[in-house]
Amino acid sequence: MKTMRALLALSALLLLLGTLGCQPTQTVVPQATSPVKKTYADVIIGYAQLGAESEWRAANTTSIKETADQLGIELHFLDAQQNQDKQIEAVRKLIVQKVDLIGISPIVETGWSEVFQEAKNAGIPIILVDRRAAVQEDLYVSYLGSDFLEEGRNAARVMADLTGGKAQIVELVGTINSAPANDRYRGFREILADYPEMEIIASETGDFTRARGREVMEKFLNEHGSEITAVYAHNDDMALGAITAIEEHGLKPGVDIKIISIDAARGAFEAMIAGKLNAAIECNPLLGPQFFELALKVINGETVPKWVPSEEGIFFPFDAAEILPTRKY
Ligand code: GYE
Repeated sequence: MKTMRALLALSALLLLLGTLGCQPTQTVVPQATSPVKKTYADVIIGYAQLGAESEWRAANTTSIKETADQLGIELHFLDAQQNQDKQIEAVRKLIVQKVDLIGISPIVETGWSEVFQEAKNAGIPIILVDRRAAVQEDLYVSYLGSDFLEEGRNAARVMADLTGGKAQIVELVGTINSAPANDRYRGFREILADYPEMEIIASETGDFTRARGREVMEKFLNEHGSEITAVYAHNDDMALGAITAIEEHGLKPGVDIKIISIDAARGAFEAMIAGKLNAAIECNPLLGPQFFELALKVINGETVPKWVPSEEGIFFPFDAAEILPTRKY
């Protein structure tokens, strides 16, 4: 009853104030304010690159640095020189530097949980660029890069076409325990399972470098000689090293021994034009623009997909000369 009377009194008062042209003071309800969106000029991005092992990596690094420059982003770029401990240290340095976000191409898949957790505790999001890491999903916001498994499958499909489903293959594997080496290895075998006359007679790591590719191919040739009819190289650089080894052995690369590699950088196109490489499966290193776009979205609290795949094709010698001038890496 009392409340009823109080309410009536209140409405009478409000009516009176209204007629007098006064407004009662409004209660301020805290609004969910939308924070001002950051622009490229406001952010500091850290990047922990794994090294400089290949033509692919050189193009990748250039893409990251040039894009940052063009967008006016402050980029803290660290190169781990092919060493996981150094790459972990690089992430720690970037945490101390309080960057807004860290991009990293993890050299190998395992061993990242601890340092990624440290970044998370410091409130710094991580984007995996190019290579995945085997960590819990909440330790990174997104993976931007290729489908390495599909690249391996495509390499096997093309190899089957080239050899009529009959081959004695030697395989030059990428860096042991790296995501691209693991998946290119598996994807290739998945398809090979359907071809009983295609056999992998030797498989060893060439660490994604030209020098190691050449050395390992020399060893394969000394051990297996003319038994070898095909080479599957997990990247162009190792294939180019293998081409030198095959020539030194007095054989014709691309003819006596069919060769397929992954990356499709300019060196692979030149080798295809020279008739020494039979196919190149594309893996795109120009990830700079997509990376920074994704990074800014993350910093501004937008939801991003857990995997942003890059678009890729397959190239052959017949139109390599026509395509080469259009290649950006
Ligand atoms: O294929 C190889 C490089 O991680 C996709 O690393 C990358 C691979 C690329 O060394 O050339």
